[in-house]
Amino acid sequence: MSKVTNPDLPLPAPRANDAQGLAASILEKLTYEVGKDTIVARPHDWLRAISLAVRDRIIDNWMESTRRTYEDGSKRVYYLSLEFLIGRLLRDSISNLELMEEINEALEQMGVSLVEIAQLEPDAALGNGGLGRLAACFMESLATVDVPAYGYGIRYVNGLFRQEIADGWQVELPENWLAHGNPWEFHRRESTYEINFGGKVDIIEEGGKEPRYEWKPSERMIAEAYDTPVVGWRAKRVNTLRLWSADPIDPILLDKFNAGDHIGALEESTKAETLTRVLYPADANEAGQELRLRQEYFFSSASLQDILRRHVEQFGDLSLLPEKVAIHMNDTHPSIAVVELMRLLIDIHGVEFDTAWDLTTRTFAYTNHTLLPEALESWPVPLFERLFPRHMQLVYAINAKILLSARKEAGTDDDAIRQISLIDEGGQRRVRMGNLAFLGSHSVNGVSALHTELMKDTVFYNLHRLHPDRINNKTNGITPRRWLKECNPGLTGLIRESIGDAFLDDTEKLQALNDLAEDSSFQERFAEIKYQNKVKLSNLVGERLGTRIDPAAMFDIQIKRIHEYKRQLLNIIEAIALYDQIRSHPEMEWVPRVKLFAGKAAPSYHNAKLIIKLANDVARVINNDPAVRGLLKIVFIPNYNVSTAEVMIPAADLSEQISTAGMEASGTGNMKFALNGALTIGTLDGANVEMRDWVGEENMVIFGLTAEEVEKARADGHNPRQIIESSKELSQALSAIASGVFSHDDPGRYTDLIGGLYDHDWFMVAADFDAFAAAQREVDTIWNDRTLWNVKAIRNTARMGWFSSDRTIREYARDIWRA
Ligand code: 26V
Repeated sequence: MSKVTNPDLPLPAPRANDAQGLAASILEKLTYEVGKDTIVARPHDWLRAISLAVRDRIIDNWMESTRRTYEDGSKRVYYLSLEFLIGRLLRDSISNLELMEEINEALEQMGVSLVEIAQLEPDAALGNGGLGRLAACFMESLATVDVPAYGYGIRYVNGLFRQEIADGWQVELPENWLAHGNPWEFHRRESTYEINFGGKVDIIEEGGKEPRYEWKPSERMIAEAYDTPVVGWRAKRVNTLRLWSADPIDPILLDKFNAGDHIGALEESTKAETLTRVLYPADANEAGQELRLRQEYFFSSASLQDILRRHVEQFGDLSLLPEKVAIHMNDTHPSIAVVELMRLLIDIHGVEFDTAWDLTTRTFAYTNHTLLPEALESWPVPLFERLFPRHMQLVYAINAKILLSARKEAGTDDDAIRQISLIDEGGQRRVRMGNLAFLGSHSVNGVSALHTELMKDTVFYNLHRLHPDRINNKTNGITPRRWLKECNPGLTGLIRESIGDAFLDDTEKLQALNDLAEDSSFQERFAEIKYQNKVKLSNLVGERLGTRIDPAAMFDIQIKRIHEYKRQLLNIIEAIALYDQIRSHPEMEWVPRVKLFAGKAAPSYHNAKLIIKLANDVARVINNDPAVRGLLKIVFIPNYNVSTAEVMIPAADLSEQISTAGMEASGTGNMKFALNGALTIGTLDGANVEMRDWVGEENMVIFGLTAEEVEKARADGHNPRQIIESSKELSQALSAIASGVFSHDDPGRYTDLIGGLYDHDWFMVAADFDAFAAAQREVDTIWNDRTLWNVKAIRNTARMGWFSSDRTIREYARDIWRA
C-alpha cells in the first residue's frame, strides 16, 4: 500500500499530564508494553515503563512540531555528526517537559523512587568527548530555540568503550548500551536507502549530449533509520535525531541462500552489521582505517538521500535547496557528503555541474574542532578511488574548477596552489577532507575566538586568503538544562529563590546574582550547596573505589579525554612536587586537597595510557603515606562519561583547564565547571580566554605561556633541559618519577615519558611548570579566605550565562543557516 496522507485527520488528544494520569500511564505501559505485573516487576521493567510513558508526552509535541514545520514551509537545519554523546535521557526529558513534580508524585504512590530507577539507564555514549557532547547540547538547544532541525549520525551498537582500571592500567571493554533495548528510539523500517561501494563507472555517450556517468558498484547495503525525539526546554519544540544502522539487502541474501551459498549470505550480513558496530576512538592511529571511511560515506549518503527525498516531496524544485535546507558538517567527518551531494544532483537528478556546485556550496557549512595536525583527515587516493570511483572523478573535477579560478587570483603562487588543492601531492597522494569541507561550504567556523584566529593563520592560511569572508567564529556553549538545572538541583533551587525563574529561559539573567555575591547569608547557602554536592561525590568515590575523601577538603578536578596537550601530566607532576613540599615542611599550614582525575585514553595512544597508570601509581603512594594523610589525596575515577560528569562538576571547587596554549580549540568542560561555581585554574587557551573576559580576570587563576609564546618557543627551539635544571621542585619531581619511586615493580616504566620532557617538551610541561605551581599556591591563598573564595565562585556562576548553547545556536541560525 502506498503512503496515505490526510492532513484533515486531527492529531490524537494529548495525554494527561497530571500525577494521576501519569500514574495510570506508567501502569499501563508496565502491563501492556513490558508485560509485567507490579508484583514481579524489576527495576529495569519500571525504567522501561516510565520511559515509555514519558515518551508518549514527548510524541504529542513531536507530531505538532513536525506538522508546524511542514505547514510553514520553513527551512530545515541538518546537523551531520559521527558523534552524539547524549548520556541518559529520562531525567532530561522529564525536566524539559516540566513534569518532574508530577512524575515524582505518581511514582511515590507506587512506592518507586525515580532517582534509583533513573540511575539504571545506560549512557548513550555515541561520542568520544567534546565534539560529540557539543552535538548533544546543540540538539537540545536547537529544539529549545525553536529551529526545525534533524541530527544525523550512526547508531553504533557499541558506543565508546567502557574503561576499567586494573592494577592502575586502563582496560577497554565493549559498551553494550542496547542490552536492555532502547525505549527512546523508533525503528523506521520504511525509511531505508541503498548505500554502495566499489565497482566501476560507465560512461554513457548519447549522440550530441553531455556524457552521463553510471556508477556500477560492487557492494551494496541498506541504511535503516532509528529516530529519537529530542525535547527542547519547556517542550517548545521536539526535533528528531535520526541514526542510521547498516543492514544487508534482503534480495541479495535470498539469492545467495537459494543458490546454496549459505556462507556467502552470512558474510553479506556480517559485512553490513560490522559497518555500524563500533565508534572509532579519536586517535591518530585509528585514523586512516578503511572501515572508518566507509562509516563516513554510509551515514553521509543515507542522510543526503533522506534530505533530498524530503525536499523534493515538499518543494519539488532542487533550485530551492539552499533556501530550504542547511546542512552542517560537524568537523570533516561527514565531508564526503559534499561530493555525494554533487553526485546525486548530477548523476541522479540531471543537474549541470556548475549549477550543482553552486547549490552545494550554498547548502553546506562546516565547523572545525581541532588544529592538531594528526586529527586533520585525509585519505589515500587509491583507497578513495577503490571505494568511490565516481566520487574520485568528481573530486578531480571540483579540484580542476577550483585551482583554475584560484590561479586567476593575485598572490596565488605555486606553493599556495599546492596548499589549496584537494589532493595532497607530497608523498603518497591523499584526498584532503579539510580542504574539501572548506571549499564545499559557504561558512567555515571555529569554536572559540582564539581558535578561529589560529585557523586563519595555520591550517587554512591559503584557503582563507582565497575566501577571506568564509571563516567566522561561533564560540561553543553548553546546555544549562543538563549542566545546571538537572545536575545541580540544589544550586538551581537557591538561584530561583534568590532572583526568580527568568534565568531558566535566559541564562544571562544569572547576572542578577552579582548583587548577592557580597551577601554573607547568600554566600553561606551557596557554600552549603557546594558542600552537599561534594558529599554526594565522596559517596560515589567511596562506593566505586573504596577510598574515603573528605568533603571539607578542596576538590580539585581534571576530567576530560587523556591527551598530552591537555597536560594531565603537568597536573600530576605538580601534585608530586606538592607532596614533596608537604613532607619536607610538616610545620606549615597546607590546604587540604583532593585531586580528582577521570578520562579515557584512546586504546592505541601509548603515552596517554601511561599517564593513567602514573596517576594511579602516584595515588597509591601518596594516599598510603601517613605523612600527608588528610592533606593530599589523589583519586582516579574509572569510566568517565556524561553521567559521572554530572556528579563531579557540581562538586568541584577548582577546575583544571591547563592545555598548552593554542591547542585546545575551545573546551566545554571549562564552561560547565564555572557555571556551577568552581574557580578555574587555566591557560589562555580556547574559550578560557573569553571566560576571563566574562567572569573577570580576578575570578580566575590564569597562568603560563600564551599561544604566541608557545609558537615562538617552538620555532626558536626552547631548551627544556635547562628549564628543568633551573627548577629545583620540577627536577626533583621528575627524578622521582624517572627513578621509579612510584613504580618499584618496574622502575623504568616512566623513563621514556619523562625523557620526552627533557628532550623536546613539545607540550611545554616543563616550560609552564613553575608558573603552574605558583598559580596553585595562589589558589591556596584564596581558599584560605573562604569569604573571598565564595565571592569569586558566585561571580563565576553569575557571569557564565553567555556560554549557553542557546546563544551559540542563535548565532549559527542567524549568521550561517539563516533559519
Ligand atoms: C578525530 C578522530 C580521528 C580518528 C578517528 C576518530 C576521530 C574522532 C574525533 C576526532 C577529532 C576530535 C576533535 C574534538 O573532539 N575536538 C574538540 O571539540 C570540542 C567542541 O568544539 C572542543 O571544545 C575541544 O576543545 C576540541 O578538542
